Amino acid sequence: MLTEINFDGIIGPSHNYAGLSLGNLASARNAGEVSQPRAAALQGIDKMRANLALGLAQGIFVPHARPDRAWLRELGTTPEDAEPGLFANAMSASAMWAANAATLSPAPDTADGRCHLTVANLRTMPHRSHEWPATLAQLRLAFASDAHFAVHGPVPPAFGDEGAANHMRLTPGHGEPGVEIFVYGVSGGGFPARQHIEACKAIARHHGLTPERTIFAEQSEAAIAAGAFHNDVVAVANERVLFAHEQAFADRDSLLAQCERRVPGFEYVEVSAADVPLGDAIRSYLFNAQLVTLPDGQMTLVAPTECRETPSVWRWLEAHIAGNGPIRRVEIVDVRQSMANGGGPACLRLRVVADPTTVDPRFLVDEAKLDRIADAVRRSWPVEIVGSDLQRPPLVAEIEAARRDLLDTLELGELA
Ligand code: SUG
Repeated sequence: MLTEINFDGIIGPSHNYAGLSLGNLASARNAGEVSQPRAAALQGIDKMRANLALGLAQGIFVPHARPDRAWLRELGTTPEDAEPGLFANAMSASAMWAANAATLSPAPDTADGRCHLTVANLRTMPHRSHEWPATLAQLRLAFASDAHFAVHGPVPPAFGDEGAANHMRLTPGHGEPGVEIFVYGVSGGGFPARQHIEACKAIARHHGLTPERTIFAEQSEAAIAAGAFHNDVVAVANERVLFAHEQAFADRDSLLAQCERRVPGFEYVEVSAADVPLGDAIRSYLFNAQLVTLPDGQMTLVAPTECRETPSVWRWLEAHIAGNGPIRRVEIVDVRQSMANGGGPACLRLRVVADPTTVDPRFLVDEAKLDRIADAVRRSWPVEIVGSDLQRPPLVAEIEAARRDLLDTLELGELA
């Protein structure tokens, strides 16, 4: 049976705060802070446990090899000789944000009845531009069944693509045909628009989507300028519900009219700027929550602790739950280490609609496997990383050994 499976990126042992992402205010604000990779990874694991406890299916992706020696080699250098700035770009644990791994169209939406995935080229940020080969290798392993999946290489780098973070799907039920919404940026008021419409259209063509059930919507310049470098910072969809900030889209009315026409039972939940200013929405990551349907049918928002600490946001959530809105419940998760780099609960996961029996079981988790992963993290992940130590050979060796330990634990040696 087709179900929604959340695949979380395990937070890698090189997790650090190098301030690499222009337009991502949290990353800039925390540049130079001391990171805690071990605590970060355990927070991510606890979030997965919370999803399991809610009765949801859960998958994983593993951290990429860091430093990325192959990428440094292409640049004519080595971990020892690279300039510190370049080295930081080779060392980022940014593959943890699995919402940027790929764009996915479930089988009921595609011409050939298979689930299609296109790995994101992430070409806008140097530290993310070299993620795709290692992501593609994992996608090809996890979704190896040709009968059920088609995995595509990246869109050519002329056009930026940041994956599912800029893609939403509206449907009466996950296993039924849906309407896919691709959100692109044109201008970001000084910050780069990372998702280009040309990439969105290429993906829609590769996935064999029907034009009548495909929407291209522009993200508002105001949202990008305020720090919403991805659409999933200001909007999230689940089944028939679109939950968004008033200022998320350049032309909200046209988007809503299209959704109303094409999605049976469409419901729009808007948060006004008067209730929650854009700045509060972005700081708290209200919309970077996992909006999920529990087995009992209740729609639940899995939101970061920062939402509870932001008065306007918490007030809005309490009022919505007390009223008759479609979101019936809020679950709070602590992913502060990732949040400090601009990655909330929704950034950490890629939603896949598939039959779990068609996925390589090494990429699916239950409590027992999460225990084994947590043991590897406690055994091998650095406790903290001070920015000035990033290039120290013993730290590099520790990080490389930690990843090997995890791959052994998960019997994923072919990714070494
Ligand atoms: O691409 N942060 C990521 C955060 C990605 C969040 N993902 C979604 N919204 N889906 C980014 O900006 C910070 C890395 C650093 O500064 O070291 C970083 O890459």
